[in-house]
Amino acid sequence: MWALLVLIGAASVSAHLQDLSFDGQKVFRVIPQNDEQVEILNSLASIMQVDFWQPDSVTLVRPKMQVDFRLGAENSFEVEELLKESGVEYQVLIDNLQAALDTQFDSQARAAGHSYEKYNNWDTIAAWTANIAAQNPDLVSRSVIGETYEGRPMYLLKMGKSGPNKKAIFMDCGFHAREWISPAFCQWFVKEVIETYGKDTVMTTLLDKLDFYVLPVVNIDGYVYTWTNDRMWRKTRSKNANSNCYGTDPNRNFNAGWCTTGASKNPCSATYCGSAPESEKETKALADFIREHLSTIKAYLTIHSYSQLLLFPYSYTYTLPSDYQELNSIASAASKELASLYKTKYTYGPGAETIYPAAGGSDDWAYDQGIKYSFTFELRDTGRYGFLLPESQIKPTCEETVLAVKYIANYVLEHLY
Ligand code: 0X9
Ligand code: ZN
Ligand code: ZN
Repeated sequence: MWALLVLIGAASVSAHLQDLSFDGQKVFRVIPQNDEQVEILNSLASIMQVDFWQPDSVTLVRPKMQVDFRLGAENSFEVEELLKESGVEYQVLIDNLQAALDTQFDSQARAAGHSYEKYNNWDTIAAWTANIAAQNPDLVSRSVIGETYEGRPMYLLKMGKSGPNKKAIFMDCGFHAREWISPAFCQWFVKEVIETYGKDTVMTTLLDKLDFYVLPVVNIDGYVYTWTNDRMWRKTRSKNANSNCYGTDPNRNFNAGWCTTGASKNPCSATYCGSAPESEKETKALADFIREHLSTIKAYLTIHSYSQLLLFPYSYTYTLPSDYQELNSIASAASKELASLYKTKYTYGPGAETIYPAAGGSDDWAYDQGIKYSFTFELRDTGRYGFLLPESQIKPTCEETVLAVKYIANYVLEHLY
């Protein structure tokens, strides 16, 4: 199988040149059984460069938790030996990251420009937002809610039939740069709306009665950086004072228990919470927009990957939200809808207990602003490809996720007043 993947990948390597090569890098999965084994991971992280994929930082690792991490080629062999010797059970999820990097572009769709079944770079997505609005003037409009650190306009699409006093659902994608399936989903969702409005009765009612705000990429600078320099980049690209490290984790940068748990004050960390809440231009623009539209926005959906989870507040505390029962039953029903297409299994629950406590997230912040229906999706897969989900999975992933989003939207519509 791998030989085959490598062959397919080889053909497309040159088209996706990056500064970094991931040749020989590996992604490991371990489930530490006790504190001692957690300690082994801690010490590894302290002596070498370890990129934690899930959870996002070694500080979040607890016994019995599934931990996926990426290692450089120079350390992989040694670490594997160490894991063996110390009796830590492990699995090699990806044994040559460069090969997996190349197989992510396995789509059969060979369009030169924009394609819903391919990963599109930022310029292509930006041009697409203009075109989609121009071609569907009675259903879609485009605005700019701010600009990124590097000066890129943050485009927002508003979809819906015009009408008085409409409530809205806000959805964003691309918080974390390397989670490429996320922006792909936002684009797919917009296409789905346009193609099925006037044909599908549920979608037609939704658009007649509600507006959808779709922000296709939040962390645009980071997304661009994953195309040009480092496919595994997560954070924004802002310059940090008194540090040579760049970027803040946008999903640790909101004013919701900011930096109290599951986040780092170290600018070099992948989960750096920033110098203050909303220190990033991108999170500030998003938060400002939501604050300005609080009277209309009834649901907040934010799309990440990977792990196949449907999360709701809280993540900054183990305390359950007052709407726990309702949110849990919505998550349960939405997961069931999602699974109805390809049997993809989702786990759902409050963030803190379902994955890990992590403060400063947009879902908790939106909920505390009074937006009751606040959910984080973690799309496919569960780790076989992780962030490098092959393009051939864009269509099925998006199709099944549309079902869950439609379910939630319809629920919100039926419980408006
Ligand atoms: O850690 C995150 O920000 C999200 N997981 S990811 O692997 N995509 O980075 C989960 C977010 C859950 N919600 C909060 N922590 N508020
Ligand atoms: Zn993660
Ligand atoms: Zn994410």
